[in-house]
Amino acid sequence: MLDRYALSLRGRSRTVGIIVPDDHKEQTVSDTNRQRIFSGVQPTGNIHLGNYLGAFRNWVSLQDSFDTIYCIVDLHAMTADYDPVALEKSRIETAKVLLALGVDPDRSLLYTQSQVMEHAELAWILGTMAPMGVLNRMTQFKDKTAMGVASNLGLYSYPVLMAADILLYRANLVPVGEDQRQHIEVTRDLAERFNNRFGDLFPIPDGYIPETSARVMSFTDPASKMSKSDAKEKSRILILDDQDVIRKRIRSAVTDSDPEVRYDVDTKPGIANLLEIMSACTGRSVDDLVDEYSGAGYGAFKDAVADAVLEELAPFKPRYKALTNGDVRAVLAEGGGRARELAGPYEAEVRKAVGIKGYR
Ligand code: AQP
Repeated sequence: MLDRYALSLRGRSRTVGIIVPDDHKEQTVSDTNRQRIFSGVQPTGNIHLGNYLGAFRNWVSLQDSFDTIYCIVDLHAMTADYDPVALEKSRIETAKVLLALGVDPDRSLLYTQSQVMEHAELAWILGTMAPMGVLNRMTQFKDKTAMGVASNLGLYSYPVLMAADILLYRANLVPVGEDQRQHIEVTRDLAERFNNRFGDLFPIPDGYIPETSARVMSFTDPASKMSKSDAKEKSRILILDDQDVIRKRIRSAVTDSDPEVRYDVDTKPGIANLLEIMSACTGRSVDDLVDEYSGAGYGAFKDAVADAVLEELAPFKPRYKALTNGDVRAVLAEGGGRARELAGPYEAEVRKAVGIKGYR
C-alpha cells in the first residue's frame, strides 16, 4: 500500500503514499461521509511564501470539499529555544495570517494544539511503539541540530507528536510541503503498528503535496528550502511584506551567470525556483513560461516573477489589517472547544484499546 501513488517532483520520482492533488476525486459539500483533512503550522515567526505555496494555499482551497481541521502547533514550537511571551504573541499572529489567507472558521476548525491535551497523551502512547531506528533516520532532526538547534527529547520525538496530531482526529489527508514527507511516512507507519496491535482505529493517512512549489527554495541559497528560521532575511518573502521589499528580494535572488531562462534544478537551481514560483502564482506551466522568457534576460524575467507574486499576495494585507486580536482570540476559543469535543471521544477509544480506559 505504501507505494500506491507516485509523484514526480523536481525531476525526481517519489513513491510514498502521497496523493497528487489532481488525481484526487473532489467530494461535494453534500457528501455525508466526507474525508477529513488535518494539518498544522508552528507559531515560530512570520509566514513566508514557501509556507503559503507549499501548504496554506491548499488549506484554503480544500475547505469546501473536505472536513478540514487546522492547528497552530505550539507544543511543537517549544522544541527549539523560545521566549514564552513571544510564543503567546506568535500564536495569535499566526492565526491572524491564516484567517487573512482565507482559512474560514465557518468551514474549518482552527485552534491551537495546547488547547487539546489529548495530542500529548496520544503522542506518549504512539511513542511507546515508535522504533528508535525509525526516528534516527529523520532528516529534519539532523538538519535542525546541524543548524545549531539544541537537541532535546521533544525535538527528537517531533514526528511522533505530529503523528498524534493527525491520527487523533482520524484524518485521511494531510496537506503539507515536501519537507514533511518523511514525517507523513512515520505517521502511516505508527498508524499501521497501532492498528495491528490494538485493532483498526486509525485510517492510514496520505500526504497531499502540491506538484509545483512543494519545496520553495531560499533566495540566498537555492540549495536550501525557504525557512522562517533562516538568519538571512533576504532568503525569503513574507506574506505581509511591502511590495517594494518583495520586488527587491526577487531582484536580488541568487541565480547563475548563464543568461538563458531554462528549467534545470541541478545547474540552474535559482532560476528553477523562480520558474516554479511563477508557475504556482499564475497557473501557467513551467514549459510555457520557459517558452516566453527563455531569451528575455534575467532582469525582465525577475520583474515578471515579482508581478505574479504581488498579484497573488495582494488580497491578504487588507484582510489582515481588518482583523483584531480580539477577533482572533474568539475564533481560537471556539475552535479549541470544538476540537476538544471531537478529540475526547476519539481518545477514549484509544485508551480503551490500549488498556487504560478507567483512570480519568
Ligand atoms: N520552503 C517551503 N516550501 C514549501 N512548503 C514549505 N513549508 C515550510 N517551508 C516550505 C510547509 O509549510 C507548512 C508549515 O510549516 P511549519 O511552520 O510548521 O514548519 P516548517 O516546515 O519547519 O517551516 P519553516 O518555515 O522552515 O519553519 P522553521 O524555520 O521554524 O522550521 C508545512 O506544511 C511545511 O511543509
